[in-house]
Amino acid sequence: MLKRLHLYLIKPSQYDDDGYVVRHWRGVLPSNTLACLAGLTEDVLAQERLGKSWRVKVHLLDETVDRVPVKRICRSQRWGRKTIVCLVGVQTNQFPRAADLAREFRRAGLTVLIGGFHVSGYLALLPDIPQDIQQLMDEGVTIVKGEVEETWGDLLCDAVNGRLKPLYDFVGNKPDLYEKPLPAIRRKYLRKFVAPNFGTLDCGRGCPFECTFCTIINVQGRKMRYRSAEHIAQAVRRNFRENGITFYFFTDDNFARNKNWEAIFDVLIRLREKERIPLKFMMQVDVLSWKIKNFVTKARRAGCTNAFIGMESVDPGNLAAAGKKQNQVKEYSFLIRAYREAGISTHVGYIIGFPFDTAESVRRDVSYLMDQVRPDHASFFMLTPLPGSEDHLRMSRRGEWMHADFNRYDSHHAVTLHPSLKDGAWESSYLEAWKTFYSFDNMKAVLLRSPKSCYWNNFVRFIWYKNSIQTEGRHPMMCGFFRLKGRRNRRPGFPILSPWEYYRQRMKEIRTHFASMVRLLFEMEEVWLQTRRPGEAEQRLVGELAKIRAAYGRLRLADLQAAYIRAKSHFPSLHVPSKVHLFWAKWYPLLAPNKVHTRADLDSFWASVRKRWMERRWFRIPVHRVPFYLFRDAQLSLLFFFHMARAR
Ligand code: B12
Ligand code: SF4
Repeated sequence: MLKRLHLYLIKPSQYDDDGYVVRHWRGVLPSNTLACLAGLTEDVLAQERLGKSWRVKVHLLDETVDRVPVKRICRSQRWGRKTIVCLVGVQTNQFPRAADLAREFRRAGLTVLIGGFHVSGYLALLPDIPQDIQQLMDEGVTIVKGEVEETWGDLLCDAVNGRLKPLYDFVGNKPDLYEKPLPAIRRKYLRKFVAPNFGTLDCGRGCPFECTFCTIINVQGRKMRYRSAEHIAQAVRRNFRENGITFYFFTDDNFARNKNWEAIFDVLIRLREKERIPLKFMMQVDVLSWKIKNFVTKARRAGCTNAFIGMESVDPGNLAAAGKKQNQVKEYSFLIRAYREAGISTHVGYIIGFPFDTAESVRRDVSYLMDQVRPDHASFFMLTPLPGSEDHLRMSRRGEWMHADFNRYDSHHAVTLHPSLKDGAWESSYLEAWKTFYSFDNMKAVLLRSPKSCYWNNFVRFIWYKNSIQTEGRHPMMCGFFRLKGRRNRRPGFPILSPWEYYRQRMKEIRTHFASMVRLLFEMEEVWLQTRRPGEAEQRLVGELAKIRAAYGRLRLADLQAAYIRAKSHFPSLHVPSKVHLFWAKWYPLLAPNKVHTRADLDSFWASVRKRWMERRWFRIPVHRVPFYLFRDAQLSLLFFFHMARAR
């Protein structure tokens, strides 16, 4: 008789500071690890590695966007049915949540495995098995250390036959990726993300460098391994036809050191130029990548729109302390320029909390980054000794204090003591860096210098980043849109609130949330108004008018009209702008969309209404003008959304 196997691949989330599981209505970045294991599982099942007696149902759950139905999963194993739960891609900040889930599943008698960077890194460098991992193993959870491209079939066989060992160690035995199954992207999963045409793919793994804060080199190694270019092309073709995927995040930590980069770019160019697949992608590279012959130009032709660059600091002392010898600060601006000239947006990773950082130096360095290096985007991180990194190993050996709660190891919390940034100065410098970089003035400067092809790409990313930091209070890479919370989905040790208290708090949060989103949209609308591209003729005319005004001290509308009338004798079709024209253009954006350059008058009207309302001078509110301003505001917002939607 056929036995039923439920295989749950679950990517756990993290607890927030109030102990609620972090989940969003829509995510931004899908999990590549989940897709990798889905791809490997499909392959194992296609090869019938589990034999013919099992009917397997694979469930993919990403807790950052899905509610994990723990009770239902616990009940799913009964006579004739087996349930295996794999907690996948568990990072350090997700380990406490993963451990809680694992315990709950184990109590129901399910088979549970945990893998990912936390357990792999933790066990890779430390000589002994840490107590928390040992405890899980004692409770019957299987820990998998390292990559499983060559061993997933055997592991699943052991799991279905009840032969699992407490620990599997594959770190010393890194799989060759060349023709291994690729991540399987599922449309149903991607629908939970803002851009359902966005997929992930790792074209290679490993990195030759030796940064002391990095875990990758100690888990995936310093020797580069890569996938076959033709395999990648097949996957891209299939994903385009079956799932409509046209944008990829190539998750390689350092695509520039993937020895197969040129062959991969060549097939992508072929797909774009010959097979007309409208493919685009973003990739992660090092600061030396721009020097590799043809790398940047081929990347652009292959469809690269964003390069994430591990810059980490603009202070040479900090870089030396982090073992980041390859980063030469004086070359940063050339690097950014090379990508910008190719039409690729640059996004730098920047760490705060290196040994030489002080509140003052961070402020100075961030200004240097914005004004001299001038990347389009920056992601700030607080230096974190992740288990599996050289930093963590050194600190453990020296017995230095590190926060005991791994939930905080998300590079958004301070988990060690800093020599200079004390008493909250570290957190405030970190938050200030975000605020400064994503200030109105810097966003405006970035958009004004962005090539036309990068404008909307940069703009939409600003919305994502500002929304995460300002509205959601989370790191953008761990954030989605609109936070969801389950009342009972709370970390052990935190109280479960009464429904009344819980919903009262939630309503307050949701109100604040929406108010912040509306503020953000108005700010971005103004950024757009001030940065959208005027036509060349308009730019020239504005320049000339400015010069004339400077030379003669004034410029009247009557002068302009007279000049127009004279010009009309040469060009009879020229329209002479009247005061009425200008009035319409300024007040009715939909009638003259290019003539509105700021929402300053709208904002000052609403500010005066608000002020009078707060001061209870209600009779001073110009009620008759309110509908008119509301109408104008709605018109402008409509226009803004229309342009954004058209650009996407
Ligand atoms: C792409 C990526 C992201 C993406 C997407 C996340 C994703 N998981 O796809 C984004 C940008 C969102 C991201 C964000 C973050 N990331 Co990240 N990310 C990566 C990156 C570069 C690639 C991930 C990947 O696809 N790897 C390929 C897969 C196949 O490898 P894998 O996850 O190890 O899985 C293999 C094995 O571990 C094993 N395995 C995994 N799970 C399981 C489970 C079972 C049961 C079994 C048997 C086997 C198994 O099988 C897999 C196939 O071989 C990695 C570095 C890296 N090279 O992996 C960092 C990395 C995972 N990220 C890291 C960090 C710190 C973060 C952030 C906290 C940073 C931040 N502050 O924002 C956030 C956390 C976001 C979140 N909620 O997960 C760290 C994690 C280190 C740690 N110990 O915690 C890494 C290792 C990079 C680093 N700095 O050292 N990340
Ligand atoms: S360059 Fe990036 S991936 Fe490579 S070792 Fe340094 S931090 Fe790790």
